[in-house]
Amino acid sequence: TVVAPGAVHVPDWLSAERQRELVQACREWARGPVPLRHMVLPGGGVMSVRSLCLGWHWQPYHYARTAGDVNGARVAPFPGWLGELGRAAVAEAYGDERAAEAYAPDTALINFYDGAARMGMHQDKEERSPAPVVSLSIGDRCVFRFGNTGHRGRPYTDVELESGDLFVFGGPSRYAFHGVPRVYPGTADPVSGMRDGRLNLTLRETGL
Ligand code: MD5
Ligand code: FE
Repeated sequence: TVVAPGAVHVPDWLSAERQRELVQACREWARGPVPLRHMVLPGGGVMSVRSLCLGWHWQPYHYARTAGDVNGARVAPFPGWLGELGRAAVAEAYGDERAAEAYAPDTALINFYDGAARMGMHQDKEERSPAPVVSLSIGDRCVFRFGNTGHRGRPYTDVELESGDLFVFGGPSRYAFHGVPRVYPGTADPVSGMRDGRLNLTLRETGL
């Protein structure tokens, strides 16, 4: 489903086996070298989601190779197989083999939402590459709110994301405001390997 130009939602794209592999990989990455943590905003606010990075460490609002806000460790590398998955995702969403081949994500930002976690409306603009962001959802269902590029207010398009869904944000949608106003606890399909909560993996090109 094309939600806006360049913003494509593909429900139920990840197989149950793929979802379990990703959940298992996230459990291993969360053991280190940098643990899952609540990010702290420059104004002192603490985000309700817990996050983990591969390849590059993002902290509000810049990328570095080391987790200066956690333990100073160098983040785990971005694995080649996740890049392959990203290229398959772009091919699926856009039906464009050239765009898919050219896609070379070098970082993953992984967010874990418990039933109370939310993400306010924001833009992702620390990346220096115009390449799309690939978003993979696993576990509990949520409301994803897609907004506008020029301002954070209405009108919004609310989309429910479920376990296994793919969303690709590129072209004119790459810098749109977006957020996650609500997660529905206890709605995860157990075949996903998530007992509770929602996992979202985003693959990105930093351009760094
Ligand atoms: C999430 N994560 O569900 C979302 C999925 C984040 C974040 O927002 O920054 O970690 S990624 C949604 C996204 C990324 C880039 C652009 C747009 C949406 N967009 O233009 O709508 O945890
Ligand atoms: Fe975002």
